[in-house]
Amino acid sequence: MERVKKLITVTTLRIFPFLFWFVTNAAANSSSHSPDLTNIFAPESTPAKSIFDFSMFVLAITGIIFVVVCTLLIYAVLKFRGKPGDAGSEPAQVYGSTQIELAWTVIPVLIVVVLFLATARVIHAIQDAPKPATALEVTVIGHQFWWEFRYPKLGIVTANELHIPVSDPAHPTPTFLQLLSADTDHSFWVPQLGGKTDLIPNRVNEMWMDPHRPGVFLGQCAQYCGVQHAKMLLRVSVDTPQDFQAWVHAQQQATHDDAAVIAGRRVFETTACINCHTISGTAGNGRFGPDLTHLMSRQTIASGAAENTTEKLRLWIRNPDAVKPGSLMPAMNLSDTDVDALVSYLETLH
Ligand code: HEC
Ligand SMILES: [Cu+2]
Repeated sequence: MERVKKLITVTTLRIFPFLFWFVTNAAANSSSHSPDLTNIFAPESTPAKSIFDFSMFVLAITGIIFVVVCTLLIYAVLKFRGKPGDAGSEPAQVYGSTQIELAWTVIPVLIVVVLFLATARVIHAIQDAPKPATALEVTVIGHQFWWEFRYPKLGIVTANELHIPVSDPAHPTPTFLQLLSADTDHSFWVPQLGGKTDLIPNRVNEMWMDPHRPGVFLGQCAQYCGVQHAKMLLRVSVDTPQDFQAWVHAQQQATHDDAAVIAGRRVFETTACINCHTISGTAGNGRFGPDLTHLMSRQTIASGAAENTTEKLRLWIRNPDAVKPGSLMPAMNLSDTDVDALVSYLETLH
């Protein structure tokens, strides 16, 4: 009896705080539109919603099974527990019952068939969804440890922060992603917008999403891809049609030369930066690192590892490992004057 009591207390103490956290977190999250937290219980796009509804359906079925089994178990334990005077006697021996055996074969088979059909339906609805002519196409390339986004029809290349238009169900403008990898396996996962899809070298995977409201949605590389996998964050900005057009327009602008920061541009063009980075209109056309042409249009640097501020940029260029240990950008040992000049130049890249 003591042991049972202890077991119950410990279980309650362990599980209750978790349940509490879980419920309050889910509630707080679904009501606020803060981009600080993501939430698998608040889908905002059709594929994410289908997956969520399906998970709830599976949870309901398995929940019922759990309750039925537990009830029978508790009933059996209590009803048939050892009583004084039982010692030495044998319980009734039952050999086979066609009825019971049929029941425990047919019912599970039916449950499995239902789950199988429901799964197949959701997979089909998501994977075979037709691509409307109004769809936006984006190519996503996973790199250790950052994301490259290319908009082939719009001539835009950017990194880490994906901009897509909101999709009004009356006039859908979904975004179809082609997922590629430059090195190893990664996985694109923005829980509120869609399921995880892997980015695999030498293979093209596809997914789509049609966010129903504007906002910023956070995600994460969901496949271990190396030391900085945990700092390979994703930021999807879902814009109103006007905001999206304005963003596209700004991204399509050429950089204009600013005489005041020519020294910084010279440092960029005469050091190894150009081997890894592109800035349109300069000698830099490297593709190993993010395209910096419109660096200042991004809120974060290094795939969400730091905010895009003057101090962080300076720190990043001086010593990338201070922001993201193990990142594939080397510290270049530039002088303070060069770093300052570079940062001033980079800050003109709007
Ligand atoms: C060997 C290749 C390489 C060289 C050389 C290099 N970088 Fe990088 N750079 C990278 C990689 C890779 C990243 C992405 C790191 C990450 O997020 O994990 C990066 C990221 C950046 C970023 C952040 C961009 C963003 O949007 O997140 C800036 C800014 C940057 N580099 C500037 C420079 C400057 C300036 C130089 C020259 C002093 C330079 N880099 C030299 C590879 C390089
Ligand atoms: Cu990754």
